[in-house]
Amino acid sequence: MSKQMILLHAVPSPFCRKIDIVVEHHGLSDKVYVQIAKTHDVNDRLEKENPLGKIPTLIMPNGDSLYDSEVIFNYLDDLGDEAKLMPQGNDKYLQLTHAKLATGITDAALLVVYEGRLRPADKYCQEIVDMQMAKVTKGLNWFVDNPPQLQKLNIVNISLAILLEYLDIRINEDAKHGTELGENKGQWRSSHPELEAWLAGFYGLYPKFADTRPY
Ligand SMILES: N[C@@H](CCC(=O)N[C@@H](CS)C(=O)NCC(=O)O)C(=O)O
Repeated sequence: MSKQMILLHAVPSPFCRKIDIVVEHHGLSDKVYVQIAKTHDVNDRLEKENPLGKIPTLIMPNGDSLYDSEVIFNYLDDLGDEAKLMPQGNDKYLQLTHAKLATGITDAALLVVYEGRLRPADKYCQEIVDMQMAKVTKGLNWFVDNPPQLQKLNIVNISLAILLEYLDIRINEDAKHGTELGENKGQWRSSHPELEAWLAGFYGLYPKFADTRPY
């Protein structure tokens, strides 16, 4: 079968990992050609396909582009024949909001990473980091009180699991220098042990999660 869609992607993006999971779940890899994109490169195809210059971006068979990760996830989930990963019930908008919360925390963590990576050291702004880290902490606190159910794989539990493992590699004791690939475990494990237990439960539900680990 020829590939019908092009996914602009890069490792280890937590947002792209979400798409890897929906592709794997529905067995769509034959239809999706993965093209590595370079963010912050004005000459990259990504800039033409998505004015925001963000990955993931999916180019559909008709040439139109979809972004962001939740829109792409929804589209691919609609195409797939396996059990749906998008919420279906009466509370679907609430479930989507919870998925969005996990993604929003990931956005906040990414801004902390960019502050360390892209801002010249003498202009590093601790206030911005503190503001974003407060969102990370408040969001994680919320999930401690409202842990996503683990009966069935869905976009909410997937988004939270991805966030937690992203925090493992990027936010550690010294947020100013978000770790690059490495063994360092994020401080969320000690500050939010309930979520560490929840993540173990998620692995029980979806053992293949380990195979989607981009780091
Ligand atoms: N909310 C977006 C976030 C995507 C995002 O921020 N991706 C990062 C890579 S992990 C990116 O492309 N950054 C480039 C930029 O912000 O210019 C989504 O869910 O797709």
